[in-house]
Amino acid sequence: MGELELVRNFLALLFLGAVCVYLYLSDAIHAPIHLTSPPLDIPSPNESPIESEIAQPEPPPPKTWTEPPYYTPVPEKYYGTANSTRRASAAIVILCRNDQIPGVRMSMALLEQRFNHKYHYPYVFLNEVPFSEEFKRNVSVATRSSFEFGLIEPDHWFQPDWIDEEKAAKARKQMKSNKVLYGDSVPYRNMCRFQSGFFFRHPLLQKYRWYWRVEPHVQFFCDIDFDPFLFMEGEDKRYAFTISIHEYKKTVRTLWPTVRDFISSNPDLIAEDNALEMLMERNKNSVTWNMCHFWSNFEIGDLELWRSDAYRKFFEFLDSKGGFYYERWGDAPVHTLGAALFLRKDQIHFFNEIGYWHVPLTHCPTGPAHARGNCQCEEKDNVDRQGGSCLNKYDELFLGGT
Ligand SMILES: Nc1nc2c(ncn2[C@@H]2O[C@H](COP(=O)(O)OP(=O)(O)OP(=O)(O)O)[C@@H](O)[C@H]2O)c(=O)[nH]1
Ligand SMILES: [Mg+2]
Repeated sequence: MGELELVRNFLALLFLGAVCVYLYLSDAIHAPIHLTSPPLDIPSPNESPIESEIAQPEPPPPKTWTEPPYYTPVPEKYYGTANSTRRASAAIVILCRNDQIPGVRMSMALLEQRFNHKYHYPYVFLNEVPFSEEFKRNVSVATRSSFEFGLIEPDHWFQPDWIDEEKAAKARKQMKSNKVLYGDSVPYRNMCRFQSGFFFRHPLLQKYRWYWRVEPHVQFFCDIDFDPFLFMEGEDKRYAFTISIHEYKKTVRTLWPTVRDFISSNPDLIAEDNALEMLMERNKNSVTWNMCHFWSNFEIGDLELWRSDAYRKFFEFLDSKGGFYYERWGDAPVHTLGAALFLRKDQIHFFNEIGYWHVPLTHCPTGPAHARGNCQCEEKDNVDRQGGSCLNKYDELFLGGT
């Protein structure tokens, strides 16, 4: 190595050393400054920051769908958990009367046989009068799971005093003469209002996150060897149905205009990428509701959806209009509209795997799910693709590209 080269190398090393010292010092100097003296524009804990000044994270773009999510069967990881200790915070909820023992026994027998004898989810029975000893005795021998009997508080059940009874009675008479199912029944209206706005507030349900609504006199046709609650939790689903059909127009004449009013006064509460399109009928100059709704006699859902401020505000708005009594608004359309407004469309799930019957309609699983579930139903009885069903409208939500 020549003398000149030695000098050049020495200078290069000197330069590198200087850079390292500079980097080290700048780190050492700057770090404590950040720790001890925050920039002036960070608000102190007592000041509430102005919302527009806080950088909001960009919401993720809506997922692109090429097919409805239920085309993908329930993943294997949700099968076979019965022997493990993994359970969701969930209950099977049955609202019923004391005189419905045979129907309750029938529903429970099938649910136990097909699902719950392996999973032991607890039951919660609800009633506006105390359950009789006979009722309790009968259902207690129908399951080895735990169960509780709950009394509904009168304010959550009976027709409120502020309802104009004369107007309500006139509506009932009119519906009776129009042969509307349960058109003249006050208890049925109490039930619809309770299921719409109050069941999730019952003290016995406060300890749970998830519920499976079961009615007396329904059937389950297939083995359910997966845990639907864990599936919902794990896959970010919040409301699930097996049958969706059209509502009787005569029971909900002003429901859609009322919902439209709610939407225009509360645009900020409506979910991005929601499922409203499934419920809409686009005419030349207007958009109306096509009467589609999820049939709420079967529901598996997230109680937090109904407990949310948005849904409570929605229910209170509807309730204030008196339509549960001046018309006969059902809990099925109310839940459907609530789920469609406040959830992302893919958080609403269709359980193809769960074979189900409530008079007079059947959902019988299609495809490989039928054999896998050892289903005792025939695909020809399946309502999914028949005229009254809205499943095609649900599918369309996911076939448009987003
Ligand atoms: N405690 C109580 N439960 C009721 C009353 N009326 C209905 N229910 C329950 O509310 C749910 C819905 O009532 P259903 O009579 O099944 O109404 P529906 O499903 O629209 O009609 P059908 O089943 O076709 O009669 C069921 O779980 C009933 O057991 C009532 O007056 N008191
Ligand atoms: Mg029923």
